[in-house]
Amino acid sequence: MGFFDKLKDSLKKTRQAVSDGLGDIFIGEGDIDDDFYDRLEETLIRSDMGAEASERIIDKLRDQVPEEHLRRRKDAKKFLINDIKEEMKTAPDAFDFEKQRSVVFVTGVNGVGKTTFCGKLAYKLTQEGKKVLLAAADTYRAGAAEQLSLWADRAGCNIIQGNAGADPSSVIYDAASSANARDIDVLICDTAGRLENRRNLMEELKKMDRVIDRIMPDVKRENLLVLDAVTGQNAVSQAKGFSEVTDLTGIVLTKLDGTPKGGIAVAIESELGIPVKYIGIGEQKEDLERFDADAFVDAMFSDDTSEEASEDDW
Ligand SMILES: Nc1nc2c(ncn2[C@@H]2O[C@H](COP(=O)(O)OP(=O)(O)O)[C@@H](O)[C@H]2O)c(=O)[nH]1
Ligand SMILES: [Mg+2]
Repeated sequence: MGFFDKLKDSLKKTRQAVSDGLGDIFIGEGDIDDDFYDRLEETLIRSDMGAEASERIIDKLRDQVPEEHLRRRKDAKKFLINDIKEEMKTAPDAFDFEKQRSVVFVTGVNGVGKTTFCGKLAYKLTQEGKKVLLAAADTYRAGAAEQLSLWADRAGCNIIQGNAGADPSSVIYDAASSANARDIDVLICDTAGRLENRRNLMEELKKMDRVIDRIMPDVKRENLLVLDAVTGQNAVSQAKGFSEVTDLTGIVLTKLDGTPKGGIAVAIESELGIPVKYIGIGEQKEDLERFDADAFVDAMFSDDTSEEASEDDW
């Protein structure tokens, strides 16, 4: 399956929710009136794009309709889709860390898919010829290091782990030293990231930061927060919480397969200004994609039914 088909397939439920909400709104000769805008906005909000972003998108469309002399509803669809894409543009330097010597810190609450993401990213970068090292700095959860070492096997890279209950920054210390000694390109650190105790988390992250600053002073730093798309708006509040304790450079949105809440990608980007960089679309090692706003929005709005039937001029 090609990139777009795979994406489309995993966004099936989101697409269904969007098309159910839109119904026949874009069909035929209906006027572009207040009722049209209201229904559109409601659909965007219901697909978890968030009230703020939805309002901004609809406001923009309201300006475009007279400017572009749009008269029919179906003519507005193209503009709506472009307006949503505009909300989520990824900066051209978003993935620079993949090409440089870098350290990637992965945080997020329990169960969102941090360890899985670390493994998938390790696999992706190893496949691209990078020397990758995994650090199992989640020393709280029993079995966390074993889980990550299975991923190291799948990815074909090395892993540094500490004893259960060890100080996470001691694992980072060992991993950073080893990364230097082995001339590693990308060091990926899986953390416990417990937001329940803000103070502890902040202290812990600071300590790990200091270790990296000392041992690998010139590396590019990437702080990724993993969020589970299934939790919808809750993911936005988690992102707010984490952004208060650490400088996030990007979001990883997991479990987009099997949730109708894919619109959450739009909400996160536009409400927090933190770019979504990767999406998880399954449990296998290949099920990670770089986030591509254009492809994502196209997949969300693409029509499964025949184009002729729904966009017929009648
Ligand atoms: N369907 C699906 N499941 C995922 C995805 N990412 C992670 N998971 C599953 O979510 C569960 C928790 O993942 P894990 O990486 O252990 O979460 P952590 O506690 O944040 O490290 C596991 O069963 C993973 O297989 C994804 O993109 N799609
Ligand atoms: Mg984990």
